[in-house]
Amino acid sequence: MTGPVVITAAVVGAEVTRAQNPAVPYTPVEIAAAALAAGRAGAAVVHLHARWPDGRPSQEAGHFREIIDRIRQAGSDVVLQCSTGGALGMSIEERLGALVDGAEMATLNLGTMNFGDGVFLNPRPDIVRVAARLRERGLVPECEVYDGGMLGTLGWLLGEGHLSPPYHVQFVLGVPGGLSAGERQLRFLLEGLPGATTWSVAGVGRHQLPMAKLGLSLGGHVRVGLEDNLFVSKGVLATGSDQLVSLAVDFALRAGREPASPSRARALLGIEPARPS
Ligand code: KMH
Ligand code: ZN
Repeated sequence: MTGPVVITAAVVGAEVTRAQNPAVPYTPVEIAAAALAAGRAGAAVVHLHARWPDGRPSQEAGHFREIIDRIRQAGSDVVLQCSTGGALGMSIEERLGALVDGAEMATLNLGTMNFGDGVFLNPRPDIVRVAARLRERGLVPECEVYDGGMLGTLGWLLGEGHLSPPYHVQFVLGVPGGLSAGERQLRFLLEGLPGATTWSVAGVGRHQLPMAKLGLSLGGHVRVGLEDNLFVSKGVLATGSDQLVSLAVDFALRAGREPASPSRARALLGIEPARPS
C-alpha cells in the first residue's frame, strides 16, 4: 500500500491520569505543549480533550480556546480536532462546549456502549444533534466507531441526510465493552463501511502499536497517543504522545507510507486549507 498516512495524536483523553503516567498533560499549557511535540514528531492531526488543573476532564470552551491559541501562537499548522465525546457522565450540552473557533474537525460518537465499568451514552437523537452542530460550524466530523453496529448508524445518518461527505471514520478498537482489537475485526468493519471514506484505526492499550502497523498495511490512517495507551513497550511508560508518534512514523516509513503533512492531511480529509492567523 502506498500513499501518505495521516497520523493523529490523541494527546490527553479524559480517562488516563498522571498517577498512571506522569507524562499525561492536564493544563492548557501542558496539553498545547504535548500537541506541539506530537506535531513535530510527525502527527498531522491532534485529537484534543481538556482537563481542569487537577486532572478532572473538562469540556470548558475556555480551556479548548487556550489550548488552540497556544498551538497556533507557537506557529504550528497541525490540524485541530476537538472531542465531543468528553468523559463518561457528561451531558451532551456540556460535551458540545469543545466546539470553539479554530477547531477544524470534531468527533461524532456513533453509539451507546459499556466503556469499562461505565456507560458511554450516545442515543441517536444526541448523535443527530452533534452532527447538526458540526455542520453548522463547518467542522469535518470524525465518526468514532467502537463496534460493528455503529456502522449501521453511520449508514442511517448518511441515508437521512444528517451526515454527508466529507467525514472521516476512526475505528477505536479494544475498549472494554467495544469490539476487540484484531485483524479479523478490522477487516469486518472495513467491509461494512457504507461507501468510500477515509478511515483510521486506534488500538487501545497494548493493541495500539500493532493496530497502527495493521492500519498502515491495509491502507488506512492511524491514531496513537496517551489517550489510548500509556506504554511504549511492555512495562515501559511512554515519555509522551510524541514518542508514540515517532514509532508510528517509523512504522509508516518501513511500510512505504509517507507521513502526511498537516496541509496534505487537510486535502485528504476534505478540510479547508488553514487560514493564516
Ligand atoms: N472519553 C471517552 C468516553 C471522543 O473523544 O470523542 C470518549 C472519547 C471519544 O474520548
Ligand atoms: Zn477522545
